Amino acid sequence: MTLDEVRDLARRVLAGAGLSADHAAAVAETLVAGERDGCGSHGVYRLLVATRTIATGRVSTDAVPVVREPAQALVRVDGGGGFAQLAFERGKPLLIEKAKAFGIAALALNNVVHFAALWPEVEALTDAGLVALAFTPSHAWVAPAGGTEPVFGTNPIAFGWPRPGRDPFVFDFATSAVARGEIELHRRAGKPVPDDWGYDAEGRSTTDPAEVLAGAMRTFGGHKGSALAAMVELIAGPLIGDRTSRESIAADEGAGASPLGGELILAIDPAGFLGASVAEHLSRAEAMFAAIEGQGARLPGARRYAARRRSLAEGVQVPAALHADLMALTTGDA
Ligand code: NDP
Ligand code: PYC
Repeated sequence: MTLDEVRDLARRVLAGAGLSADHAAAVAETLVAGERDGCGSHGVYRLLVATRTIATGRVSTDAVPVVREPAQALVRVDGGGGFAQLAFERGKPLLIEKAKAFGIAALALNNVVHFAALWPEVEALTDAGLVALAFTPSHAWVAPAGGTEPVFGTNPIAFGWPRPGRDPFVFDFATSAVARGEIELHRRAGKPVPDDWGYDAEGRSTTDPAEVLAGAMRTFGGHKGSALAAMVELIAGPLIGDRTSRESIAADEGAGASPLGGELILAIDPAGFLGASVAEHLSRAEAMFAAIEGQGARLPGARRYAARRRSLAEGVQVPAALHADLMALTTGDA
């Protein structure tokens, strides 16, 4: 499919499911970007997740995000229970303006449904020349290191560093061993998962994706991922007056909707500390990137940017079974 065809399909599916035009356009862009960048678990596959969430009635399909300024360097957007993408779009200009004015600024998205990757948010800020960090809890699916019962969400952390004239340095990963979407894709494909991704409902290691989905996922890197997952809960939950992953899944009451809660996004202007010497110090960062790539290691983001270039030139390949499921959504046969 060309990316325009993917966009058209995404918008039709979302509009058909009842999403307002503003929300459908914002959500579709995120999913097109995921498909374009070769992120299988957060590309058009997520249309199945978004429409399932809409069908539960637990996302507002026409919420109008409200932007506030609680303090000089702070922006808060109340998403009104809608998807996070439009809330971010509405808060982004003020976040950038404040980061440039004060050197650092923070945006809290409250009361939003987040079911997508975080790197689009971070890249929107590196495009403006800013360093960026983003965090969001999800549903309690992940056990802390040393336990087997879910407490944390899959709690991604994304970081972006602007590189003038080059693709930004961006990483974005779950603090669980893997994103839940990846386990769902294994289940759809009938493939086993590695035995260190999660536990069954009795707390035993398992390679059956359905058992992990019904049991508990594991954090990455043992106690280190566990501590980072807890940090995400705290700074994108209580710190901004929003839900923890335990509270999100409790409020879901088994409906199976995507998580409803908050997201914290930090933006830092390199010129804040560096003034006129920004270029000099950014070039020292380039020396570090060269030392990584110079030994054959790759930078996070490199696979995505390569996929992006390929997709822009050649389009994308959507698996036939997924395409059939998505077409069924446009015709109401799902
Ligand atoms: P991965 O474990 O695949 O890690 C992805 C990150 O690591 C990317 O930045 C990737 O770069 C980089 N990376 C992977 N392999 C290498 C390597 N060999 N060398 C250098 N860098 C590497 O991702 P996850 O499964 O943890 O998460 C996938 C997505 O799921 C994320 O985008 C995340 O935001 C999303 N997610 C969203 C949630 C939400 O609540 N909204 C919850 C959990 C996850 P590259 O992309 O170039 O491969
Ligand atoms: O894949 O873990 C995940 C996920 C949760 C919310 C959005 N993506």
